[in-house]
Amino acid sequence: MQPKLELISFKLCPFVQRAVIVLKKKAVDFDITYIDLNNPPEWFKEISPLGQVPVLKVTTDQGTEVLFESSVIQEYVDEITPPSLQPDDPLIKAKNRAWISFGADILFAMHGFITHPDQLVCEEKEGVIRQKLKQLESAHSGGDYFNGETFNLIDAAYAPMLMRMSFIKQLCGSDLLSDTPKLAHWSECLMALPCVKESVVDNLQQMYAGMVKNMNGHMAKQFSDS
Ligand SMILES: N[C@@H](CCC(=O)N[C@@H](CS)C(=O)NCC(=O)O)C(=O)O
Repeated sequence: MQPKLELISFKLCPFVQRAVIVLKKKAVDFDITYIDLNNPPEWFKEISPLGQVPVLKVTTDQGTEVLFESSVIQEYVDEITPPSLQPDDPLIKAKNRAWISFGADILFAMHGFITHPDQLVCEEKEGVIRQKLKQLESAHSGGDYFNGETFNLIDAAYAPMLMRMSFIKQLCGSDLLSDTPKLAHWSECLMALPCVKESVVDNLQQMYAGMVKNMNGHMAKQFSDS
């Protein structure tokens, strides 16, 4: 029997989106419960060991278990719904895991870049992001997807970051992918996929712009009004 899945989400969270993309790609039935991370409910504090989303509640005949950490949730969903989205070769699979972890650092640097009040700090963060993207570019196949022409878990893991980079480009004209053509092509391919398009709420870009404006950082001042 397929377990019943409930994903605990915050609409703006890129790590939740990693899990949603895999669930959509695999056409898995799941419920999604949104919480306000700024005012999390008591039940969430009790079940989330790190106080973070995503959390996946998995209910089977044996009871309910809680999974946390987006990469673990991605792998679990993949494993219970064959065929796998992981590369067959253990070495490539391990390398993909390492680069998925690397992606979290870029997401954290992006958050600093887009919200910090100080222009110099933003420029420094942009430099860090561009440097990391060049490293990622050197590991990328140059195909439509990270490993070539097949969509793997690593593509689901990076799509949320690339989507936010496209928001940043549209909102303030800053093209973080301008030095990395392989990543720019990858982004176009991923953004065209239904599992990526359907992994977020319809107004995510406006919500993202609103969040950044509220934090009142230097980059928010560069936003066009569109
Ligand atoms: N390593 C975690 C990171 C998840 C994460 O940072 N989630 C953020 C929202 S995007 C969160 O829950 N933040 C609340 C907090 O840290 O208190 C994962 O990959 O799942």
